Amino acid sequence: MNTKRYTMRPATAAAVVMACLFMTDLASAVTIDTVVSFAPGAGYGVMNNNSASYSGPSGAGTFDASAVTVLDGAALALGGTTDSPGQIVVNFSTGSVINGPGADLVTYDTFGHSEGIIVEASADGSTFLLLGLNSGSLPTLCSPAIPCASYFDLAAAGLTSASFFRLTVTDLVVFNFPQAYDLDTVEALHFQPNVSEVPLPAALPLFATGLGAFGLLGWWRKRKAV
Ligand SMILES: [Ca+2]
Ligand SMILES: [Ca+2]
Repeated sequence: MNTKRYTMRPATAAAVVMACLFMTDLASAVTIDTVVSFAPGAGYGVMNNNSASYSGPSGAGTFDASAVTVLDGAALALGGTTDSPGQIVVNFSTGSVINGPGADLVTYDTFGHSEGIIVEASADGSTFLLLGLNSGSLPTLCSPAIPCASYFDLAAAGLTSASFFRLTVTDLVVFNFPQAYDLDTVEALHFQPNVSEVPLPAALPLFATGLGAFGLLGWWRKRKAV
């Protein structure tokens, strides 16, 4: 009886797993979906595509979460460079930003000047650790066509994952722009969906196809050896 069995070489197995993880990572690039809290500073406001007005689902000029959950030109000016700084806490409810190579998180300003923002991260929504700050740039202009992106790395706080982020207005105080940082959205560059949220059609066939191919290869080799 031929008992020879096909075994996957460790390097090949690792390559298959890495390819599947890479595909999952690419397919799951996401933006924040929840606003946990918003403490506006003076001069805050919401706007559409660089106009002064905003016509979201809650009506003109009224803040709603949809202004900051899509990179679409609808933005929330956090306000408060002239008094207590505006602050917003946001969440990825379907998973966590994970620490990958380089930056893991991007904040987008799509209105007026590039203002300053401080970004902190938290895994549990209560203990926040500093990721860093974008100090803003008066000569740099932001628009929906050319958003001002600020990049943050979880490694700066020694975190491996986080799903809550706290953004606080900073800088350009001397230039007296009370509307301050104009947040369009926050995007994850490295994202791990919650186990219950992993879309089976996206992940499972990939593994199944890989394993099936190896199974067929094993069968063919075994048949050839008989
Ligand atoms: Ca701005
Ligand atoms: Ca937006």
